[in-house]
Amino acid sequence: MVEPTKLIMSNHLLKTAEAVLRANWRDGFTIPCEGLYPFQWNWDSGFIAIGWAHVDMEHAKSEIRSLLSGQWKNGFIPQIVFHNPSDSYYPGPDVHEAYVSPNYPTAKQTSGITQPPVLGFVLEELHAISDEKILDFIAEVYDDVYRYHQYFYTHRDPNKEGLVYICHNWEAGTDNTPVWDEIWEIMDTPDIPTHRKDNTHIDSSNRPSNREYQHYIYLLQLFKEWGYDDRSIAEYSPFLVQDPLFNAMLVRSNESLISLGKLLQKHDHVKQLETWNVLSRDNFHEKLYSEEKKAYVYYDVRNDRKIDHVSSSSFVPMFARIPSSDIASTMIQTYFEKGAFSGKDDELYLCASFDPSHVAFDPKRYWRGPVWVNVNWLIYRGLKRYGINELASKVKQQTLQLVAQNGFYEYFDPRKSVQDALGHGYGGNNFSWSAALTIDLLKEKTN
Ligand code: 9WN
Repeated sequence: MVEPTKLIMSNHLLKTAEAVLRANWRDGFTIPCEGLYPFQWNWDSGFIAIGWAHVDMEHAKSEIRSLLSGQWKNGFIPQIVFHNPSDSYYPGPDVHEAYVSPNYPTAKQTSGITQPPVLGFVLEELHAISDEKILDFIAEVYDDVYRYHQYFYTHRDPNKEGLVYICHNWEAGTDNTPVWDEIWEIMDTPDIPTHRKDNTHIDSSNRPSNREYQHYIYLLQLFKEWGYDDRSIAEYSPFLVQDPLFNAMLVRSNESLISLGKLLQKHDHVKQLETWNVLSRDNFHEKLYSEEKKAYVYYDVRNDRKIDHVSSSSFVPMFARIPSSDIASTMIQTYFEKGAFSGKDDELYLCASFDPSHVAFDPKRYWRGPVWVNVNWLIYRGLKRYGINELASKVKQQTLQLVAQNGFYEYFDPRKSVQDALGHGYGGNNFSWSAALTIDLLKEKTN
């Protein structure tokens, strides 16, 4: 039986989390954060839909339909759908200029880069949360999500390895991870002006540097010159990376589309997805696992080298059941049991976004160290798939503790002593996916 005080606290947390989602709800979709992120973001929407599914299934469906309204003619689903005008965010549609692509959609303005493909497994989550009636909705959107996967395997995997590349750091979702530093170092980025707005909302010590923003904008300029043409990007982009989190999302979403496809009797789709997934699984471990680091790392396709830094993305392949049980347990023994990510005396909250033992670790700066609720959720679910339940519970409890004590912030300091004294997190407050996934963790049927 749950203790009465715990029950009251979790009911309170549930109510405040739902209030965050309701406050961030716009006409048919949810913004990630007032002011800071005023449009619809791709992977945010997936996590947000999971939260909505527990409290208002119609909102969950609408979230996904709204994102799909920005789908391109070739199946690509963009990182941002600019449903409404807003001058509180940079770069907006006029900087992305993605309309130079012949594949640009007619209905909506969007960016021309994407984000981790979470939609497939999100549909399966919705199915698990809801009753049978959700199948009609899944049947309605299934082909669109399938076309997104088809886009990846057709245009983002030139060597037919089953591993797709990302061509921009914003596609990873982990925007300023130190992993990219190695790429920025050898990129010839001119000293271009940027017109950042993020630092007017958030303390600049918690955000990427100006020089990093120049790299981000320079890449967009190159893509515009090439008409956002995939073949040119694959051939010339100075940033071309196989990212472990991104590919794990694709594999996990393939799995979900396969099981949902069976329910919907989509035999041809299922067959194709199975073929893609076998190839992806075969090469994932082979190419992205580092024997030396005992974790999954990044492959810099442009410069033909592994970048073997360990970040929170290194553990996400468990969510797609990529590692064998032995590899998974070695990975967690190395990093989470008195290892770099837990600290020798358990002094760190799980899971820092970048290796705390590395010189580039920065516990306050965005994806260079802070803890993020969505990645914790992916790691939690991954651990459960391996039956590593004690550690899974620890990740879940720490995540709930962070939001309960500090609020639904965008990210948190992994150093327990610092975070506990602070009383608030970093980045935006009332952040939608932090609230949405809190709802999911609290509503989970089994612990
Ligand atoms: C660029 C919306 C997005 C998240 C990303 C996070 C941040 C955007 C930015 O916000 O990135 O996409 O301008 O910083 O890094 O993961 O999807 O919440």
